[in-house]
Amino acid sequence: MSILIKGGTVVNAENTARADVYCEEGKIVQIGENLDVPSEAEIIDAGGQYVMPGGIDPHTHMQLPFMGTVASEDFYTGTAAGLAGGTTCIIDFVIPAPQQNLMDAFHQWSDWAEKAVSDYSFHVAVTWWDESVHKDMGTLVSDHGFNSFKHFMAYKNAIMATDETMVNSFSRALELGAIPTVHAENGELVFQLQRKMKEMGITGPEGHPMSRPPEVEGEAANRAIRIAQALDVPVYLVHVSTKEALETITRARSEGQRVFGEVLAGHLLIDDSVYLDPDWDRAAAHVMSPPFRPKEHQEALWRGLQSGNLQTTATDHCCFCADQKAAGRDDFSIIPNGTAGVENRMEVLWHTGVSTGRLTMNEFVKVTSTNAAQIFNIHPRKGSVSVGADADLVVWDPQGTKTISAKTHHQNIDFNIFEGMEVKGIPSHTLSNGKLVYKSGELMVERGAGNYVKRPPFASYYDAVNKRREQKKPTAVKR
Ligand code: DUC
Ligand code: ZN
Ligand code: ZN
Repeated sequence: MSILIKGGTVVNAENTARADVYCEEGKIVQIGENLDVPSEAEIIDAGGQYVMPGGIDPHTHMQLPFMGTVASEDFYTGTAAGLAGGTTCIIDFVIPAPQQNLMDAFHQWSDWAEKAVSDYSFHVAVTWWDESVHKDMGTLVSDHGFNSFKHFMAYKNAIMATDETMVNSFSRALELGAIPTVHAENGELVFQLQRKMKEMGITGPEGHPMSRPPEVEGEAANRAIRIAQALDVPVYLVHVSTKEALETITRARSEGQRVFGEVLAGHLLIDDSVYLDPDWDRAAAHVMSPPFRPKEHQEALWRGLQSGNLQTTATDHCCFCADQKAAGRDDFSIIPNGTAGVENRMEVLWHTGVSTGRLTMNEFVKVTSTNAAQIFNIHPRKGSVSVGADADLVVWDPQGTKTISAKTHHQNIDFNIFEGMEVKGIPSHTLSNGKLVYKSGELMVERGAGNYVKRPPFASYYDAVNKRREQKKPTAVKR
């Protein structure tokens, strides 16, 4: 199959240029003007539109078994929804239960993901520690294309990683050339604050943000960063939602530490007033962790994105419908945590980022695609409109408009946190591996067409760090 995208303007992270893009056999093979292409090539008219790398959402949870239920969006529906919004690759999370073997969990998630319609990759969570975890981390990196491991600092008595687990896992990641990532919330504080709220008679969704105040995130972010600093390993903080966490990232980066931060579209746009909604279902639909924050945090997060101290945008897409959320009707602490967004991330960020002048188009490409590809080592295969790259592309219509609604979205959830938002700037066409999979509202996806994307370890950087550490090895004082 061959496709010529004609008449558009190519927008990459580093430049913008008028050019046609010709794709064949899943790859971009020519970029330029007056291209010599076979007469049978399908033509997409991109006049007046932008041709950009498809979005990469580095943080999703399709069909995650979590808090006594299973996320309603699976790898088929979730990747299809992503394509409808211009996102052509997700990085999802394999999350072993405590004591579950990492390889077993990886195989389980791989089976589930076979039905994906776009490309996907995985981080693996390290939720406990023993020699088998040490060994399996090695196998995952050497044989299965992993270069990142996740650590939940929250969810005590479930998947929370202790400091001991984190130190062991971060050290192992350094040996392997992989990057540790963290969900930064102090799980002990959350646990005790939840108890306190309930003792005070607070059982509704408003108790959720009250038991997870910004300091809970600030403390954990700082701890994770300092652990990484002590071990000399890079670290990536997922869903940074507070100015406290951003400040600690900014300080570490200004000191030369290799720290990355991700922000969710939801945290940029939605504030904590949603938890005061008198309608229990609507308030509960917003229960996710970390929670939505007071407005001043949103302004700080935008500044973080603009200054480059936050590099990626994601969604933490994790869908639970009203009947699932209802499990926590009498106790906010058991409302399944999660909200959707994989379909809407690109359009809401364009509308509130590019259209407002907060981001240039090139910065938009960086924070929705290229930076994630670089940080997780799949660039320029992904995150780039360049010859030889995967033909994962979005044709972006800056004049196109739509009103976001759960009634019309493709996501398998009965609620949309951006409900009613009118956006200007939407995808008109999405290509996945050189195939046209979305056109003006219509999806043309094939179950199982998505490929598992292997991500190589960061060999040379880590070799240098390990060598430097060897040279600086402390010696005992001879007495
Ligand atoms: N937060 C959520 O809201 N859902 C899934 C996991 C997480 O950390
Ligand atoms: Zn998380
Ligand atoms: Zn998550």
